[in-house]
Amino acid sequence: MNAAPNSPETLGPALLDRLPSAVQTPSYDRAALTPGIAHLGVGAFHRCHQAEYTDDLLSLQFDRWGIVGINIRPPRLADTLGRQGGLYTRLIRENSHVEARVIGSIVEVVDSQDSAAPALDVLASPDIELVTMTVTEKGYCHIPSSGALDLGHPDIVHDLANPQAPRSVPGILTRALELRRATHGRKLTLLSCDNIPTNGVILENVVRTFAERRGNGLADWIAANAAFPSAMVDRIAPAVTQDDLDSVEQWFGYRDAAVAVGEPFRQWVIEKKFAGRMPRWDLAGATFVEDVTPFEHLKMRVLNGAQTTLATLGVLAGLEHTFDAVADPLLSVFVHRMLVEETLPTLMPVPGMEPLAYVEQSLGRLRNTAIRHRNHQIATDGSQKIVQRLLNPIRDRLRQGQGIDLLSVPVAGWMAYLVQASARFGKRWPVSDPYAGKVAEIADMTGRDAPALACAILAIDTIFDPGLAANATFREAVTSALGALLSDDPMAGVRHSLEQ
Ligand code: CS2
Repeated sequence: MNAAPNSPETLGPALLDRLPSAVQTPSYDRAALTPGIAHLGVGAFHRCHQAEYTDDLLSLQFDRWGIVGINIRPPRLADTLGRQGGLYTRLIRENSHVEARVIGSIVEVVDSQDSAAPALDVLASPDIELVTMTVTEKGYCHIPSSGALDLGHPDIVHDLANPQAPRSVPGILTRALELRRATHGRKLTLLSCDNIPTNGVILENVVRTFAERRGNGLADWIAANAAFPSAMVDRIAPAVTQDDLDSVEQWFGYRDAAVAVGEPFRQWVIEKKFAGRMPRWDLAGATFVEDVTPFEHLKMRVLNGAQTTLATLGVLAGLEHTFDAVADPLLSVFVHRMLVEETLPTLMPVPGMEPLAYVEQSLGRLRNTAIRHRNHQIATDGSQKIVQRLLNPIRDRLRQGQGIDLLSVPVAGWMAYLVQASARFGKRWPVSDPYAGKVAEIADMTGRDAPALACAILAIDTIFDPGLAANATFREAVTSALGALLSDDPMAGVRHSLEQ
């Protein structure tokens, strides 16, 4: 199809030399770049984080670390990144400031939504030394409260019956490792970049459990030939909108269907546990450490805890984005007090970081009005997020005999969000959470009766471990907050919690 006269060109290798000077371009010889990394789940976060770190590294120390981007779920990549030769514009935005750069580290994209075969070809290739992934919390098919592989998950049931044609992440990775063992036997590092605590341990668990069921010594081979480091990843990079694509066209005069938008801040802390060579991402600002746990707790409990709190309470207060919620006088006081009074005392010392300064910095990041992160987007899959963001600090405090009145409010916020989901938001925003159906069923039975609702939701033991669910202080705090959040004045409960 011919482009209409004067219609802007689409980004691609042929356009690189003719981009406006305001757009930075790769400084290394991209044509010489060959793949060494496979990444599963090429979304906005990957494009703003691991792919950017890799691009930085390639310009500092060129090596064979090109990325093959694979999607096993929608969206398809062929029509966006694929058409652009893997190139895309990464915008860093902070209020009125914009910085644009074309990232060149993705050398190839593979769509594997209809069958695992294309993904397996890449993952089993001897050229691939490292697999990174951002497949969302639920992609691991684990039970959030225990971390174990969910053997009742429909995709896991399917994959155990059809191990050669898997559709889950654990099934695909196990099959890839099996193929590597049967062909060249090369070692592999599998690096989770998802926002779940001890993500390497979870990944190793689900793959090992799957491999043990395959038998034939596969689990032992994997233990000896694969490594699963944990990592803490951070950069706020909301879902990209048509507005973002239009802005690139308006500002820089070319079309790009794979734009990614992020905030200036970024961090990556990676456990030093590799099966073989690793990209020197430390040269690009990442940190390799013996133990990521303190970093992970700090980030998930403070930054992510604040995001989830502002998202669920923000939606209930009728606010659209994180920056709207954090500008709300009541919610901003609430989230600050919750973090300082209840969350901070649960943190371990973090090398080189000062927790109180981190709280202020995190809230500052959330005030960035150019990052249009919708509260509904953050509230998505809340059941997979509240354990690490809210329930773990609550459990730590209860163990020390400390109060949890503030942290219990966003837990009730998640419940109220799902209870009201289909009735209040369903038309404008399809509410998405693996437990949305279960909570809706409970609400059908109990109606709006907060004690009955809280009791039935707390009994979901794959989210709330039974010890925590049985704790009377926790039950009372959640029940009372839920009652208020479901009332005609949902913010009265938030106000009330601050008066105690
Ligand atoms: C957000 C995260 O949607 C969400 O759950 O809380 O994606 C968050 O923006 C990132 O973890 C920031 O690093």
